[in-house]
This record gives sequence, structure tokens and C-alpha cells, in this order.
Amino acid sequence: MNISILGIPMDLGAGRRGVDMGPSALRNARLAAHLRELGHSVTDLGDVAVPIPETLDKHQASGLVFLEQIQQASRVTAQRVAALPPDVFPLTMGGDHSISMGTVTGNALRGSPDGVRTGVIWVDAHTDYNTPETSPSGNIHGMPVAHLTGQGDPVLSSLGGAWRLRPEDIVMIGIRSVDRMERELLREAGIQAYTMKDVDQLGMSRIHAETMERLSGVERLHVSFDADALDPSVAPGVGTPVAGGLTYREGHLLMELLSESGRVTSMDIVEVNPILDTHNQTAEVMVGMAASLLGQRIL
Ligand code: 4U7
Ligand code: MN
Ligand code: MN
Ligand code: MN
Repeated sequence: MNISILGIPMDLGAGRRGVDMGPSALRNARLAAHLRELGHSVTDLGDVAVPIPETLDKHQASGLVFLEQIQQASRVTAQRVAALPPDVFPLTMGGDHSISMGTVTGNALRGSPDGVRTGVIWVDAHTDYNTPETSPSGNIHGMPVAHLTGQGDPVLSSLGGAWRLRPEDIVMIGIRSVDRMERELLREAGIQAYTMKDVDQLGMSRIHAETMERLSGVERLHVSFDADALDPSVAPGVGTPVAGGLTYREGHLLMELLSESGRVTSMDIVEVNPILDTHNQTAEVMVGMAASLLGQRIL
């Protein structure tokens, strides 16, 4: 397969500094080399330009922190991804999870200005379904899914033109932190979310099977993997750790089953924060997750 790696060193959507170094940490963990060892042809496209927060005025006229800069970087990200040839698998690296507004939109718009029906598997401790009104923090990395479905601030929800991610085309896995008002929005939208309780009770194999069944009608399938979905003992280098996450094997099993399905067409790796990490462990673990998603059966 032809894989294109694109970094988006964005930390404007998060409350803490450091995730902007995620792309460097993943390159340092030899992301491209690992994928080449699996037989892929890999091109590193470098990084999208994202402004440095210290050079900006935090408080915008609109109220939301860094709104205009996040919109601009998301637009460029969407354009870069949408312009990739049809046979390429885009592997996009954050940066905080606000980058997925651009990556998911870009993937849906590839080869089709109106966008095609795209499913999203959101692997995360959080549901990222806040709007500016419901967010307890004001941080945009807690809002990307809401904006992709057309909610929230019009500046961010209109990135894909008339294209929208349909709530029924979203499956979330690993969930264990949902804000009070965010929960109401998720219920109203009818988004399928597997909490850690579901992972414990049903097991990842059944969750994968149900996910594939639910997303059987989509044309493209995007995996957005937030490193904080994994347990902090496995992935300590994240800005918003929550105890009780996916084990190393649960993460790999999900990626292996998705690989076998042959249906995944793009992936994000987000929220790797090298400042909070120990010896680049989190970047190395996430490179392993990407390699499992893009790998073959061991035997
Ligand atoms: B991440 C939070 F309040 N829900 O909105 C918020 F708990 O991309 C956290 O999943 C969001 O890491 C976490 O700020 C965003 C908070
Ligand atoms: Mn290695
Ligand atoms: Mn997230
Ligand atoms: Mn998260």
C-alpha cells in the first residue's frame, strides 16, 4: 500500500503545551521505517504550518480560544488530505484532537467535492462531543466530533462545505470520561459509544464485530486514535489521562481486527505529548498501533 504521513503540530486546541511535538516524537519512534518493514511504500509529507501559541493573542473577538488559527490550520489540513491520490492511505499525526476536524473532512472530500459517506471509529477516553456552550474547559480538542456533525461554532462546523459526518456513522470505543451536558448531546444524536464497561463486559472482539455491522453502509472508514484511550500505564504521555483505559493488547486486538477487515481507508494518531512522556514510550506504543492497523496476520 502507498501510505502518506502528514504531521499537524497543533496544540492550540488543548489546555496544556507539548502535543505540538507529537509528530517529532512519532518520527523519532521510526514510524515510516516500521511501516516500510511491513512492505508499504511510505512518503512523509512533512508538517502543516501551525502558529506557535506564544506568538498569538489568546483571546479572539469570537470568544473561543484560538478559533481563527484552528480554523485556518484545519482548512489547510483538509485541503492537503483531500488532494491525495485515491490509492494513498493518509496517516495523519497530531497534535491535539482538534486536527481531526480537518483530517476527517479532507478524507471525506477526496475525489469528490460534495464528500462521500464516511464512517469514523473514535478510539478515545473522551467522546469529544462538547460544543462551545457545553464545554467545561473551552478547549477545542474536546469538541471535534460535534463540529464534524454540524454542531457548535459555524466557523468550525462548515469546514466541509455542505458535507456532514452522520451521527449514525460514528462509533466510539474506550470511553470513560463524558461531561454532563455532553452526555445529553450524545444521547440526542444517538451516537454509538462503547465505554470501558462495555469493553470489560463484551470484549473487544464483539465490539469490533458490532462496529463493522453498524458501519456496513459507509464508503470510507477512518480510525481516529487518541493515545489517551489506552491506559495511562501504557501511554503516559498524554495531556488528559484517565485511569482504567484500554490495555496494550486490547488496543492491538482492535487494530488487528480492523486490519483483517480490509475496510479502513485512513487513520489519525493524536494527543501524544512528549513533555509528559517517559522515554518516548507513548509515541512508540502508538507507532505499534499504526503498524497493527496496517499490518498482516503474524501467522
Ligand atoms: B481529547 C474535556 F472537560 N471533556 O471538553 C473537555 F474533561 O481530545 C476533555 O479527547 C477533552 O483528549 C479531552 O475539555 C479532549 C474535559
Ligand atoms: Mn521500534
Ligand atoms: Mn480525543
Ligand atoms: Mn481523549
